[in-house]
Parts: sequence; C-alpha cells; structure tokens
Amino acid sequence: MSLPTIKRMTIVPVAGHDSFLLNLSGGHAPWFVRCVLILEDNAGNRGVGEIPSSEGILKGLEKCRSLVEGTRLNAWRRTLNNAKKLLAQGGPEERGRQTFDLRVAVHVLTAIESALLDLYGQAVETPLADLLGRMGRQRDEVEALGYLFLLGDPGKTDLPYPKADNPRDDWERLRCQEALTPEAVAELARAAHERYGFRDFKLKGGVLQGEQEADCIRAMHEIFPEARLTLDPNGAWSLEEAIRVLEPIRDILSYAEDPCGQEGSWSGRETMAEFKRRTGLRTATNMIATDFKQLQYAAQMNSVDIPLADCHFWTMQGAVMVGELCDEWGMTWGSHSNNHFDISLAMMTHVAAACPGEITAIDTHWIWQDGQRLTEAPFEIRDGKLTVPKTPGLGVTLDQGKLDEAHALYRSLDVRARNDATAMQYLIDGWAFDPKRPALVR
Ligand code: GKR
Ligand code: MG
Repeated sequence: MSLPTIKRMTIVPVAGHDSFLLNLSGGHAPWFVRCVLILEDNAGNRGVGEIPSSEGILKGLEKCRSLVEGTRLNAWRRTLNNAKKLLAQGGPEERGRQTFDLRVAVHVLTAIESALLDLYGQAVETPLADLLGRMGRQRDEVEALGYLFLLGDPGKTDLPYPKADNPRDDWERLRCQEALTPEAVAELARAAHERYGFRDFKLKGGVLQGEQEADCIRAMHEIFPEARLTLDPNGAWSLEEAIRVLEPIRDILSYAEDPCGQEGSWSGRETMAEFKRRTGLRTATNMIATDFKQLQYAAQMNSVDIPLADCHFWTMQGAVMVGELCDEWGMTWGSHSNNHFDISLAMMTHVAAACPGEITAIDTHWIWQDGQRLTEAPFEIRDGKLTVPKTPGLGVTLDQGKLDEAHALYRSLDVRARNDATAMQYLIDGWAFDPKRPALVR
C-alpha cells in the first residue's frame, strides 16, 4: 500500500502560563516554553508532536527538515533512523544536574517520531497506542497521579503569575497562591482529588528541609490513608540525609524518587543502591537511568525499581521498550513529566497504554496548565484516569487559533528556555542553583 508523502514540516515554539512552582532548580517563571512540530502530508492530514523548547532544540529540528520533507509515510522508520544518525553527529550530550533534562537530540527525535506516528496512524486508521511496542495497546485507561508542588507567593514578585479571578473550584484558586506548609499541601491534595479523582500523589521536594517535606507527606497521609505517596527532592539530599528523612515515614511512602544522587566519589546509581539496601524502600528515578546504558547499570546495581521513562527524553518507542524490559525484569514502569500542553498529554497517554504489565500512575503537570490548550479537546483526567482514544493516530485535532495565540505569547517574551533561578531571586537575593541544597535552604 502506498501511503502519503510528507509535504511540509512546521516548527512552532509556544509559551503557556504557569504558577510559582518550587523545586531544586528554583521557582517556575510565570511562563513555560514548549515546541510543537507539525507534519502535513499530501492527503491533507496533520501529525503533531510536542517537546520542551530551547535554542538547541529548535536548531536541531531545523537541521532535520530536509530528511523529513518529501519522505513517504511508509518509510517512517527510515526517516527516523536518518534523523537519529544526523543528530548523533552532534556528539554525546549530558542531561545536566538541573531537575530537567538538557539534552537536544533525543527531544528532537521524539517530536519527529510523534508527528510521523500520528500521521502514519491516521493513514492506516490505527490509534498510536496500538502501533507502539511489541504488543500494542495494553489498556484502555491510564492512571495518573496528583503531582503537587510547594508554591511560592506570587505577591513577593512583580512577575505576571496567573491569578484566580473566577476560580471554578478550590484547585483553580489554590494553585495560584503560596503553599509552604503541610496543611497547605494537604489542601492542595484535597482540591486536586476533588477535581480529578486522583488516588495517588507525588510531592516535589528539594525545597524545604527534608524533615519539613516529610511532614507534608504525613499531612497528605492523614487525609488520604490509602493513597500511594511519593516524595522527589531530585537528588538534593546526601545518602545519610535521605535515610534520616525517609526512614521515619517509610511505612506511608510507596517509593522514594531520586532521594539522593551523585555525592563525592559515589555516583547517583551507587548512592541509590545503598539507600535501597539500607532502607528497604523502593526507588524511582528520572535522573540516574535516563538512557539504556544507564538503565543497564542501574538494574545491575539494583539502584532503581521504577524508571520514569518520559517519552520526551526516551522517544515514544524507547519509553515503551523500557516498559517491556520492566515487565520482563520484574521492575515497574512509570513516566516523568515537565510542564506541558495537551499534545504531550496525549503522547504520554498512548505510551503508557502500550507498556505491558503493571505500571505505576504516571506523572503529569497537566493540572497546573488545565484551562490552556492547543488542541480542540484535551484528554481529561477523570476518576484519576485518562482514557486512551480509539481514534486513529494521536487522537487530537490541533486548534490553529490556540496554537497561534501560544506562539504569539512566545514571541512576546524574551524567554527561550526554562530558567527557574530568576523567579527564585525574588524570594532569596542572589539565589543560585546548588544541586545539593534545597531551594529555600540558604
Ligand atoms: O517541574 O519543577 C519541575 C520538576 O522539578 C521537573 O523539572 C522535574 O524534572 O518533574 C520532574 C521530576 O520528577 O524530577
Ligand atoms: Mg523526578
């Protein structure tokens, strides 16, 4: 069967609004930037992909243009392979020590892969989840966790953070104001549960002293005793600190996400293995097993139980491969996230749907962005779950007007990549990132 040809590739950097979310890297700016890739074929269909944005990523996509335009959809694997080889010429890249991944090539490849598979799925009338992995779709619903953050007071800055002028519910009100205490975090959990029905929660740590963050977990456990809870300081604590902070709450913690990391002459995979051995707690990571080589060593060393294989930095097929390995090796697959629009939400849903075996509730920042959109009907989280569509491809329709608005916002800003230090400097004069010190501990 001869499938359509890719006629045009369009790269659209976009921006959206964000609250004052705190993490080890500082405080989120009032905006986040993403990049949307659109491929149009000569049958008039559009395929899309969404990834983080940076100057490097935009250049990387541009570099691949001639390898994508003019190719047939039948050859989507070859097209991806060619792009991968070209991008590899840039040499090895590092994820960096920030909470987010700084690599270029893998993100670029994922955008192309998503848009190609979206188009291919439309051409062969098959949903993307059914095309992924060795076995295709494994489930029709994907569980998400309530991903909570400690929040800075927007009133302490002169930055245009979103205001909840007519909040629809407590969640819309609370996500715009300071939350730095166990009580405030418990309120966020309650409000998120009421709106989205989450059963499990994650708290982003690396902000307060570890013991104070453990108290936030205790407060969440008080109101949701059945919930699977986790805390993620992005490796901010030393091994001894991680043990001191988390041992007392081990019975209410489902797993610990990157409790420690690289330290002196020890690698992050070594400290995490030691942490697991000494506490008996399960561990998750999006920092020390971020490619197949690292995953191999993490598995050999027994450092990690739950690799959080975010499709944006594993590729969609790569993330499902991790899911397949987890299933074979007796590990648990999960997905990490960063701020994202609804195209990414769809990508993550399809990927999670194709991972075999028992997976853990996926991370998503969507609840912080809910109300903004680039597609006509964003997937919804109901009863803590996302429904995997049965429609061909990614199952989303781009809303051109919304895309144009988000692009106009991007152009109006001089923000070209994520930077959490600037907002943080409103709270602490001269604040600078330190991978080993929680953001508010200075
Ligand atoms: O959005 O501030 C954030 C998170 O800290 C993000 O950058 C992390 O990559 O969600 C992430 C994580 O699980 O480490
Ligand atoms: Mg993490």
